Amino acid sequence: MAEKKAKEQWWKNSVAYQIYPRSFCDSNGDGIGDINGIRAKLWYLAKLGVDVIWLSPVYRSPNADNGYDISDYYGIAPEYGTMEDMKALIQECENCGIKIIMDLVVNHTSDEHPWFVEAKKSKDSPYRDYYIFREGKAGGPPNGLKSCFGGSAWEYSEETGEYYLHLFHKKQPDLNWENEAMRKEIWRMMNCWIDMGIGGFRMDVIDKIGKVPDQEIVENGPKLHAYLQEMHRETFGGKNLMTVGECWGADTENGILYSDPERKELDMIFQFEHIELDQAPGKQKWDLQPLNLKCLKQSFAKWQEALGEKGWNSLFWDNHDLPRIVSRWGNDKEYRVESAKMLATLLHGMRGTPYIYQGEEIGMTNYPFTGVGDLMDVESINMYWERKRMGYPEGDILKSLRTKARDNARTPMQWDGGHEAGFTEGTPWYTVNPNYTEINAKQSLEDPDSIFYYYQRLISLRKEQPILVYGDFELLCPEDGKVFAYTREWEGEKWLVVCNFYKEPAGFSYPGEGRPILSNYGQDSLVQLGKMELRPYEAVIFEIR
Ligand code: TEU
Ligand code: CA
Repeated sequence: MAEKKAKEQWWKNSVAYQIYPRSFCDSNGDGIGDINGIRAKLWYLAKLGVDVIWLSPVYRSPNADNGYDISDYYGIAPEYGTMEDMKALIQECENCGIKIIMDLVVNHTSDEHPWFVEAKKSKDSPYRDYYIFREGKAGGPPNGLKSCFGGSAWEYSEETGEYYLHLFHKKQPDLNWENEAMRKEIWRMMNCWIDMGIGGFRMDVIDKIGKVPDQEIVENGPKLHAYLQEMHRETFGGKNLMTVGECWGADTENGILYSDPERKELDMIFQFEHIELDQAPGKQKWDLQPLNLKCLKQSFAKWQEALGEKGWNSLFWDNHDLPRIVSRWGNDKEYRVESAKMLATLLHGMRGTPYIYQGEEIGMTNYPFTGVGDLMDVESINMYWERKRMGYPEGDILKSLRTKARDNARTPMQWDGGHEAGFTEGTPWYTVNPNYTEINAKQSLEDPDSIFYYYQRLISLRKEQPILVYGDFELLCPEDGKVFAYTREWEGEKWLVVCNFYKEPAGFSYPGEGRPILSNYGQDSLVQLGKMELRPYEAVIFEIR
């Protein structure tokens, strides 16, 4: 019974769309996307058919990390608009049946948050223990913890002669989750947003809140799940909201811990195992290696199975931290449209809640960076100079950046072929990808065979067909290095998803015949599956007869 009930959660047949507000749509010509810009494009999201918007941070922030450094959780950044605009957005979304999930960034605040401003002044401040201050050792930092953005995770604070911890930028001091008063402040803030009518939370680097800095434990700390259970109890529990935790350190075992409904933690997590497959083992994301399709299949299949009976998966290729998938594992040249549709089919055919990152639905590509001057993101800029110092050749560094820099995903949304891609009437905060005259939403909306309409179809299929939401997953031909194929089964029905992952034609066979439900080459007649020849990047969802 519990099982049956769990299966009816609204977020299980939902599709989410991530908006990176700075780059989505600028309504007032200052070059920065804003809340009223989002309001002006709700018709577009409603047309696409998504149910949920994950809104990257719009809170007050000095923008050391584009809003992931928050100085006021209760205030909207002036460049994004006002609280009135935000309330109007929530209301207008509700009118179109779209829920907003807010980005919850509570592993750290900005160093300009009033708590930190007070905390750093004196060891006796009531806010001192909201953060993690330690004495130095032997004239240096307390230990060897490293920041995700390069360098030591400890910053010396002159006022009191101690160091504070920042796992990201030094303007992002880590909160101390051991402190109960701090946790209560977070619950109060979350409840305030819940009362405003939001649909849930996406939780930034939530697997780091249980850290034990003195033992250099950062992810999956001993109290992590206890904190999440407390959060559930004190905030969203029983309110029919949607929660998704960002967990770079997740494996299938702890994936269940987060998302087993009986444990009352989160609904699902973002795990990054597939995302890390084109990075040299044990090295950084900048250390490239080709993707091995067999590993990708294994990884997806493992998660599909592990979170099958209990728990739930999120499905994604892209977000604001990742390069564009069509450039990464598709083909952003002659097969851009086919490969973007193939990747969409592969992902949306699986069990879980799919997420689309703005621009993915029109096949936006990576940016052709030519030098460090083209970059805005602190992570990339730090890496550039660090590797320069270490003597890496310029060409290698640039290659890594072109392949992996977060800025690839952060160029303005391409709305049309006009001034600055229709993103702004002014000068955009960040440069538009030069390919906007060909790749833009207007073009996509005018072409019935566009990537946009393909995503629209995938989204509506998920609404119409419970098999796509709940069906059992089985990976086929795990040893095939070219074709990604699997079946879904539900109440006597069986679907087959076949994707040629590459440019070269590939063979595939399956017993029986199939009726195409959706295909990126427009195949619609009955197919004998015994000996199929798949065209470049061909993808088909069949109903098996
Ligand atoms: O990202 C978490 C995170 O670990 C990233 O820094 C990741 O390692 C990197 O992007 C991979 O290239 C979240 C947010 O999504 C990101 O935008 C923030 O910068 C970060 O947390 C700090 O809040
Ligand atoms: Ca603006």
